[in-house]
Amino acid sequence: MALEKEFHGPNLAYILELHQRYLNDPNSVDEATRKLFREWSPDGRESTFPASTISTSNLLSLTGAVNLAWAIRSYGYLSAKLDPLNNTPAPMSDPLLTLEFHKLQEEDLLNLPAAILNLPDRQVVDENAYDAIESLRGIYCGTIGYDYGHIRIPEERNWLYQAAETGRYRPSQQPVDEKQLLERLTQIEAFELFLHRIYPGKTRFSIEGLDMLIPMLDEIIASASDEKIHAVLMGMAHRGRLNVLAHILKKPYSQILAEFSDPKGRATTWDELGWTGDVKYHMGAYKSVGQDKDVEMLVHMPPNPSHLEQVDPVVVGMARAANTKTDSPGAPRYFENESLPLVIHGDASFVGQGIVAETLNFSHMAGYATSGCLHIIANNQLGFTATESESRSSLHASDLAKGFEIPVIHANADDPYACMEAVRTAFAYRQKFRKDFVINLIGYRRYGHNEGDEPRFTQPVMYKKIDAHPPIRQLWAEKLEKDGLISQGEADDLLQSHLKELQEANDQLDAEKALVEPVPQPPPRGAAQKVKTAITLKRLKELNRFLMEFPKDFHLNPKLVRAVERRRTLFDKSDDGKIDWATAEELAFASILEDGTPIRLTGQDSARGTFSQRHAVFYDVENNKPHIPLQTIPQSTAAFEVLNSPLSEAGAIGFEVGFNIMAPERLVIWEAQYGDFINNAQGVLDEFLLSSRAKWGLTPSLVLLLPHGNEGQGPDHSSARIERFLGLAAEINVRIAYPSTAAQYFHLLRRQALLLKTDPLPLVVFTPKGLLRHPLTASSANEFTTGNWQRVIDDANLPGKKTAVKNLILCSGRIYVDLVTSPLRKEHSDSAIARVEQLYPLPKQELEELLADYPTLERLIWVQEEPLNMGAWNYLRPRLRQLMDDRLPLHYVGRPESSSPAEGSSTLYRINQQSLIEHAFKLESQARTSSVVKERG
Ligand SMILES: Cc1ncc(C[n+]2csc(CCOP(=O)(O)OP(=O)(O)O)c2C)c(N)n1
Repeated sequence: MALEKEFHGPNLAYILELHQRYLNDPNSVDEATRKLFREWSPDGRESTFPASTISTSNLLSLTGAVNLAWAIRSYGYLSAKLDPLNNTPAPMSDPLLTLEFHKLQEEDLLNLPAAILNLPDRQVVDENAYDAIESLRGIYCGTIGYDYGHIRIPEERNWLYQAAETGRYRPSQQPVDEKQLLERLTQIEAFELFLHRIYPGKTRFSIEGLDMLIPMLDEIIASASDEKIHAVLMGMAHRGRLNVLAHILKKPYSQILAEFSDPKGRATTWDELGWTGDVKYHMGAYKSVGQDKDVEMLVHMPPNPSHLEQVDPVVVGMARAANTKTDSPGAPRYFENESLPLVIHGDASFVGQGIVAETLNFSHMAGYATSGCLHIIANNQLGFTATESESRSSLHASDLAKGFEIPVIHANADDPYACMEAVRTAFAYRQKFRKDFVINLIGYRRYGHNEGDEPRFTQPVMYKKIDAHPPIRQLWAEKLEKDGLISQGEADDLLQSHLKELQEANDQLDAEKALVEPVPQPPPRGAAQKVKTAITLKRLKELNRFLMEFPKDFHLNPKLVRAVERRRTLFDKSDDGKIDWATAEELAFASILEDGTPIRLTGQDSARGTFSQRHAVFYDVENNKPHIPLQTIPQSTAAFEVLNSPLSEAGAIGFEVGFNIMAPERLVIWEAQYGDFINNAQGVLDEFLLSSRAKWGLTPSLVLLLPHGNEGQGPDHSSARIERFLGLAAEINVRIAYPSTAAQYFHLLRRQALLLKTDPLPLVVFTPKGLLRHPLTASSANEFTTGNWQRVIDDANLPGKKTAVKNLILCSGRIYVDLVTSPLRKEHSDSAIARVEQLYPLPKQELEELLADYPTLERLIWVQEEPLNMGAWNYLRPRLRQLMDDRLPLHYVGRPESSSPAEGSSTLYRINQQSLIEHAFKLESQARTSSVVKERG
């Protein structure tokens, strides 16, 4: 039989190499292996291997053994005993892990040396391959599963397998304090038992069944402190959160108990501040640890909405911000050991929520990577009432991570040793390779989805098992008792003493006093109006000059030469060359950097700009080398970064929100490719950007740049959903602007930067697309060197006199250009056009003053290009009526009600647009395709 046909498998190369080594120097292999090769080639001559004189059966058993070892290493986790309830497939269910599959008998293995299986440090201990295989089974098929086969980088893969096989992170080599662990497990269980007793059925999302999560977090935090990491940033699901708050973040029992009792005097400052607070299992916390060491470390758990996994990108963004320093010009400097992001996931949500994949995708990306995030899936094998097969297509909940080449360890939550090894390996890998790691902690859920929920309606068999399954504290106590480490009854006494501590805390509770809520402070009144945003002409010119200075050997794209030249000479012209939108933006950024405020701008294709308008990065046409002017201008005193983000909205905005929360002193801007795609991130906007002040006292100041405007590009390239932002605006939680000129945009950006410390608020800016280069959008230099952000802009070029105006047309943003350039404008000298540049907070005073300036007014007309049920109309209608005190009729001119934001046909678009312009000037027009609504009169 031809040997090559029989001699197959992934380890052929290894055997040949071993044999070659033996031939070169028999002493380079161990004695057992020498013996094996001697038998195959008694005279030691190379020609005898592989040759027909060698026993085929020897070779078959050898390759079989090597392949079996490889199978155990790669797939042993499939047979590991990972489920405390023993629901998952029985061990050895995969044929690849059996002797039969590899055509082996036990005897074959007994006759082979252990060394051929390449176990570290095992040659002496395991004399034969049978022992070695058994050792491998012990390692790979026990209560821990090493899922590393998908790692392509050999150095990392070898490190991971070595870590598993040397057992260097196993408690047998790095002991755990077993009695201390019992103490901890008792504390964890007592907390849940006590709450269950005094607040039966009240939702707390008990940790029971995954209790080991807390000692695992202890281990990670202690290791982080040893490594002098400054901050551990924790994203935490609802499950077990109260236990984590109590025992990891040291939130006093009295405070938690006070929240349970929910006293009447709970802060309800709704009227004044819009404070709603949140339920107890959403609240965040932070704690300083390690003061006794030379480095202080902060453990920070941001608040979390019900929306599962939304906190993931937020935490990773926080970590990125913590790892970057921006107090000097150029690019931000990265420090890899500043923070450790740590995210605890649910098993159903890890797979089901797309934002998890979006977050994992950041893990190796420039500008987003964090030196490795540790992920623990708190896997209770259920998602509310859904079983695993109803929740995912993959075998393990963690399988998603494999696509991102993230190593995975599965650990049985009932085995503290497995859990400890898992976190130690994860942390060590993260520190060495600065990459993510996933632990799939498999346990169960003691109660229903919440404590008032009956799980036996849907999982009767599983819950029979759970009802009979002892808690881990008890299992561990029994082990310690058996090992003689504690005496009989000691564990029970410990439990009683912890329950007593809780009882005492409850007996002494003054719920109203104990309750501490982070009621947010209102910003100082009028701060936004007081900032001065104009800059001198000299400064403007200097900034522009340096922005257009390229390195001497830089080869600019020929298509950009003219534009750059125009920019370079912008201020030289006697006729006051107009400054367009993108230039205004760059000058604003440059001046903000000069003022010392760092900037981070991200978004899909934001470096160039979707509309080829920005060119924040120029690429040398000869060598692709980037040149980023805002990183090189000598005036700058702070860092600038601009990044093309991955193609994500929810994850990308979540990341920037986290970044902004962690670094509120920096101007953080996210730009949509088109504003329409913002609705992919609606959950993140609702939860983190717009309501986080009212719920949690956070004060984000993220800027969103959302290209908006109906230009006939169809339903999905026309609207950034003004109506949604306005619908969520309340109690001064955001600023919403639709600037119509470059200078206005300049002042708006500068104002935001100047307010970061005194009056931080998110800023939503609807930005132009087709009008980016329009002459009416461009501004003259004096608009930058004088004035401020104007919340309302009056009609400066009326065809007639103000006193002759009967119709005041109010509008916002893009439609202004169509109105003011319409031939009807000249024909209607009794119509004036004013712009509402800031939609929220609504500039009431300016609007009142505006109306007062038109004494002969007969009607107010709101004109928008969005459909009636969209845009600003529904928000403005009651407010405008109130403003006018119902003195004048209020008219709406715009597209009729529609479920879709815009027409698919560009011809229809033109007809409709024309028709609404006509209506704006002639309400009585017979044009059919726009809506005119008369409110009163
Ligand atoms: C985005 C989102 N969808 C639905 C829910 C409702 N919900 C709350 S918990 C839960 C099950 C989550 O299962 P899993 O992720 O496994 O975590 P577990 O509750 O089992 O710890 C569901 C569906 C939610 N909170 N968030």
